[in-house]
Amino acid sequence: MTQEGLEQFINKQGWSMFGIAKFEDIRKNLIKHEKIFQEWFKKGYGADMDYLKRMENDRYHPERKLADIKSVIVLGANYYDGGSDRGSNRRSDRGSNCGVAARYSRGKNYHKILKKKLIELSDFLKSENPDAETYISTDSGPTADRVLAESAGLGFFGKNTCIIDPSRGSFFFIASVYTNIELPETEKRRMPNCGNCQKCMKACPTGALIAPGKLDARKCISYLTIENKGVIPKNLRSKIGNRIIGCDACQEVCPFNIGRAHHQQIAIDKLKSENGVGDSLDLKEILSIQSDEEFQQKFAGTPLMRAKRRGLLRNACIVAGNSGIKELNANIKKIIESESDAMLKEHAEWAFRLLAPNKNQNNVTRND
Ligand code: B12
Ligand code: SF4
Ligand code: SF4
Repeated sequence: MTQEGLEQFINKQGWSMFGIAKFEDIRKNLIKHEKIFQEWFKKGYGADMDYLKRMENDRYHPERKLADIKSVIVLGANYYDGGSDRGSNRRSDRGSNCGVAARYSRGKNYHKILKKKLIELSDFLKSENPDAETYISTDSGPTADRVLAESAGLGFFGKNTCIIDPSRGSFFFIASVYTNIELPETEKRRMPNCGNCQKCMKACPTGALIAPGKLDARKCISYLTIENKGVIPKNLRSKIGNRIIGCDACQEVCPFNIGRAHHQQIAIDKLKSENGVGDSLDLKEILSIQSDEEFQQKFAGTPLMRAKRRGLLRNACIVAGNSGIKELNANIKKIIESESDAMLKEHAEWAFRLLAPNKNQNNVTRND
């Protein structure tokens, strides 16, 4: 197989970038990061994402998944679709009756889309070399995606913990293919670093970036609104602002994104927001979803499925409470009256108190 042939195939699939590295080099980086991960998780920064711990061995020792790995292809798929940066917790942005969806969630379910492409790429490798064996993974699979991307030269670790391509920014998904065949390494660019910049750390609404390159998931809006299945701590609710799923604050302020991400295009159609849920969700519509079936009908095949009805309605209650739009209280009231789920009910009651007409007389604050 020629490098040109492989490159053509990858480009035709719509990936925005790729790199190929020798597994020996990647292994060294994985071992370094395994220690950082262990320390991070031990300190509780991984919240209740126990699956990360369960996958630890496979993530940092991929030879458990495929013996005799020689090369790793790491791919990036841009998901920045232009549009405005709408997530906010400023008072002036209150009043909108929509919740903002983080950019990664605006198109169709990237897991499925990227996995299909990885299978095709894997089949291509096998058709070119009958001895080829592969192991593919993205996001939810047992791979340390950012470490692989750094090792293969896709970008550098920013203080916001994202992998940043110096000329394209950080709004891209990462996926990879391990293979037992030796592929020609791609050239590595000289990578910059963040230097003295700390914009992401200052912009994080909840202070989740506790040190450069260190994120405490227990405070991160992305964790709280997607992965967390339970109560969102009251002291963080107002900081969520209008973000109904995920958060982009630490990427939107990044100088490597400003003016650069805007020039990027989504080559994989299904990742475009016009083919998914788009950049914002109508709060009344979300608050009125009465059953899991209805939720499924609306959002099957989108990244919102991860939060489930329960999680999305919980988030919608918080955004509604933060919005100050009193007319949403009719929808909130219905949840309080009809919902049997205690967690959801509590969030609705919180929003109801905030939106109540006599709120000021009762001195209700967002931390109550
Ligand atoms: C768990 C997880 C989360 C958790 C925890 C995030 C985190 N930072 O760990 C939560 C739910 C919060 C989350 C949020 C998001 N996620 Co996420 N997530 C993952 C997952 C499954 C594992 C990440 C992980 O290993 N964390 C463990 C910790 C220890 O690693 P780390 O935070 O990256 O820390 C490293 C660096 O900080 C570096 N480091 C250490 N010391 C220092 C010091 C300095 C100075 C620097 C600069 C760096 C540095 O080493 C650390 C260890 O490797 C990966 C997919 C995968 N299979 O790998 C996706 C992944 C990281 N997520 C992704 C995305 C898109 C997001 C969101 C943007 C979604 C959103 N808009 O809401 C946010 C971004 C928030 C953020 N700033 O990270 C992409 C990132 C793509 C990219 N270009 O970087 C990934 C790779 C999924 C994918 N395959 O595309 N995510
Ligand atoms: S995703 Fe949002 S809450 Fe999480 S670290 Fe970045 S800015 Fe902070
Ligand atoms: S905002 Fe600044 S510090 Fe944060 S990741 Fe971007 S360049 Fe690095």
